[in-house]
Amino acid sequence: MDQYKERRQTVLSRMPDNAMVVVTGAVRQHQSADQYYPFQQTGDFYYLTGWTEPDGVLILIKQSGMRSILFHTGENAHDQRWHGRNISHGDAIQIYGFNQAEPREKFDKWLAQHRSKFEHVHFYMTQVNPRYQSTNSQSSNIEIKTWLAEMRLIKSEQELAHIRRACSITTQAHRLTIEAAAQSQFENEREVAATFQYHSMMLGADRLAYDTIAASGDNACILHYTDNNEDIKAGSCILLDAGASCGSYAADVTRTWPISGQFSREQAIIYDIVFEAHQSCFAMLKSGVKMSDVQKLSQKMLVDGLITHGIVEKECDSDTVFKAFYGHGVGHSLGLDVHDPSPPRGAFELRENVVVTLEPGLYITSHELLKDKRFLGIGVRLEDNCLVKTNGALNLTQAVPIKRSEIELLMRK
Ligand SMILES: [Mn+2]
Repeated sequence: MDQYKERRQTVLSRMPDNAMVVVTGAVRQHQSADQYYPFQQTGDFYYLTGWTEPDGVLILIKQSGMRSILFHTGENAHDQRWHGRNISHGDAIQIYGFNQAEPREKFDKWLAQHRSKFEHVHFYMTQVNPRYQSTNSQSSNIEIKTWLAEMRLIKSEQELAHIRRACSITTQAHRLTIEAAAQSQFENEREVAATFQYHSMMLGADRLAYDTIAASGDNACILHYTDNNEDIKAGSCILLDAGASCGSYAADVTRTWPISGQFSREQAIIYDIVFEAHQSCFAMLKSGVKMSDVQKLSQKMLVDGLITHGIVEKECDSDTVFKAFYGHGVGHSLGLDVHDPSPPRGAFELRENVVVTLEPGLYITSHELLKDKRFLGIGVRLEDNCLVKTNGALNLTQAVPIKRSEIELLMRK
């Protein structure tokens, strides 16, 4: 638990004197009757505390020394009966390293008593919570959210161990899902999603890192398609974007493969354009490279590919083609959150031990620039998770085949 304590120290060291920062964690969200939505701690709160229970509030104080206080549920008999065992106040101090731990219900009174003692009071809600809206206050020289984004960008060895495990389970589950599709004739998208989840959990994932996208046919052109309930038409491709979560860290992998085991001529052409862009962008990754330059290369290769194969009009504006048939970022930081905080794309420079996804894609939807209608409805995205090093990058998810011939081979076995 030392890592969490160290991170709190880092934040405290950046705070001005006579300052208090209040950081609120995620709360359990009510659904209906006695049902709740699945609970998920926020990345920023977890990063500072290692705390996975709902409704925690962290106080960081810098005033003749530095200290941290956690307000949390504790051993509440009603809560334990209905929701499970909670961490005690004693363990919060002993194991999690807070200087003080208090019952959650004492927080409002404590805050009212203490806030006037500080020159700077900063409130950071890591999850929007109407309960704290009235207590909110900002202080110009405390930018904890930005500090955390900087800190979270570079992964420690402990963090990388979780990410590698999430990647390993995710790649195995992708492979097993492709093999199952070849053997068992999936009829509906839900079977693809369920197979991925089954294997992930059987391999030891804590949960899925995000809602699976199991899109067949032209559903692949909907970037965040999660209905996963349509029958799979013969001859279509499956775009499976799915990842496991281990130790609170995510993997985020996409492969696109033909349900028949064999790409059609048009699917193969689109696939290879995306594949070439993926390979070239991967070769670019190393510390010092700007993510905006990787983005530019991906856009150029994808747009050029469409023009070369006569899929779009030759005289076209490349930005319009990008928006019509690609339209998303080539990658994002990956960590506690699937989309981990990072500097805005223009200012996002890769550094050693940053983990990014690399995910070029083409989605051929109806558009006036589309010349060859045989390609209509084809969607391909190829996504890997890459650990940036000084002289290049390691592909943490290369265990799932990505070359078109290797996918076809895997499905023939
Ligand atoms: Mn992604």
